[in-house]
Amino acid sequence: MPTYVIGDIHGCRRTLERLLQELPFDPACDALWTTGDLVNRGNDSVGVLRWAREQSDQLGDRFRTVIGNHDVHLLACAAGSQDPSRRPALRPVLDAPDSAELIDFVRGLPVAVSTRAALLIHAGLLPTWSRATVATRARRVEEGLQSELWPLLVQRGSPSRERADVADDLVVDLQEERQTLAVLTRARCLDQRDDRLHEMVDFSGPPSEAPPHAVPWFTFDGKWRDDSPVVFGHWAALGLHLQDTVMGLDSGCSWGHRLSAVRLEDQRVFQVPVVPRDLERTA
Ligand SMILES: [Mn+2]
Repeated sequence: MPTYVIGDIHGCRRTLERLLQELPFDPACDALWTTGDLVNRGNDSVGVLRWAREQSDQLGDRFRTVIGNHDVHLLACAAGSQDPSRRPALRPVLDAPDSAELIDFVRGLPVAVSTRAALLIHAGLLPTWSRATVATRARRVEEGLQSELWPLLVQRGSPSRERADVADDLVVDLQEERQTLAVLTRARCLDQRDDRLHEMVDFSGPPSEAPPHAVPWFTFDGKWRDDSPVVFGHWAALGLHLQDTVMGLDSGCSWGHRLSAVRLEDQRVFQVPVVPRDLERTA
């Protein structure tokens, strides 16, 4: 079954439509994946989320997308732990008539998808994680997002004291889920110094400019290595990065560059330049 994987769409609905026209994708039998970050930056996050819901309804398991850090921002805004005025491109999702359905849809998305063809994630992995570890950890996050504790899971930093209505031990219990979510949705470089081994480094530039102690997560000899590739997005400054074992697909659509897709079976690449209107601010 041919599988087409689209990189980070970021609310660029017109660009997405243009890319879909380029893909020899057969909705009757092919699979369509995206690397997450459906929302923010571009001006039609609502349109992209509605499109994803529709694909999910029509294609079932042949459509897959994972939660990215901007999708987490959206959930945090919906939960009231982030100020949506700082992320104006997310506001229309919160104000949409079908906002509740769209937020529920995002909460119900996986954070990792493992098939015979590939492991799909948004950002990165720790070298100590095997594929089985990733699956177990991802499942716990997904269960957490479906539970009433989901607002704590999507909150950045330490859960705030305002949530003292939730018992401390529950907060502590979420530490592993919060770490899993952070790595899967935000990792780019990991520290290689012995005393800080594998800590995430806050760096989003190109790998050639990374601090000397920081290396891309996929350069470690990770336990996650397997016959099938890990497919991810998130790192626009890395650009399209195709190897046999790892495929990075964020080619900077939301930075005014291109939206890319790859067909997993033969690594054929499909690309379109961003449609400028997608990045125009709307009133
Ligand atoms: Mn991202």
